[in-house]
Amino acid sequence: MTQSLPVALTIAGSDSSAGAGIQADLKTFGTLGVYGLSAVSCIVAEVPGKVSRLEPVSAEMVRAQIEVLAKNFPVSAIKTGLLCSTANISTVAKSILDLAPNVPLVVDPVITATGGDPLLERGAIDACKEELFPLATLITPNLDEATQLLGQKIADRESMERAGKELARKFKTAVLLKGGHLSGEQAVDLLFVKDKVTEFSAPFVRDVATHGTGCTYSAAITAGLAAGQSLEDSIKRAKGFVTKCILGRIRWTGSSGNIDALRHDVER
Ligand code: PXL
Repeated sequence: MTQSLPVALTIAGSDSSAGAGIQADLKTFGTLGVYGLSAVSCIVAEVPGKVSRLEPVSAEMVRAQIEVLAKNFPVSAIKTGLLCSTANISTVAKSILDLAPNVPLVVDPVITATGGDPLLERGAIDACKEELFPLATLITPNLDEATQLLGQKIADRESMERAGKELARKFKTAVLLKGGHLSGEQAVDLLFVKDKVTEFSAPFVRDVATHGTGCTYSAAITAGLAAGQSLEDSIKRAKGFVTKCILGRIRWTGSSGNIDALRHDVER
């Protein structure tokens, strides 16, 4: 029997170590029962914690990938991750406006790698704010990204609430502000939709390399939206999924130390 599946598109960078970026997104889509498509924005030579080289794909090539996919597949949700350059951010925004203006869009505003290496061209944050955020159904900053977007420190639950509300108001979009280990034993994320705040929490898993968790989380939310779930239901399932990926982590021990990776092929 011929089968049909919901289709989601990730527009993001390639992580050679496959724990983050398009590789994490495609694995997540697959595990969550969604057919994944990808448009590559840049290529990153890296292992968790160490970026050795990064090259953007040309804006023309980024547009060509989105165009051929949007014209031929029934894409029902889109996610953007690392877009790398100002030119690519503008091209992605224009392509989405032209080719998929009514498709739910999750924007993960990737600025630095989990290990701290810069991934986004300087000055590109402004293009994100001005061109991409206005198209978003949801943006998913972590505390560092929110700090850079707002220019203010977020140190506790109270300032997290203030920052999330300000981001939602400023950029006229829903915001999932990821609190990470801010609240101690729980990893608490707050969803801001207009003036409504909803909390999502899961036990915080200590001492685990977290390379790719942000990508995996936003991809899992996108998978839910692609399948027709509500924003809240998509986030709830995605939070549980990321926690499972972390708990199921894989480790290789070699002469230069350990390498940890998320396990994306966990049970749904
Ligand atoms: O985790 C952020 C991230 C996103 N996208 C790509 C990456 C990374 C981290 O290294 O390589 C392509």
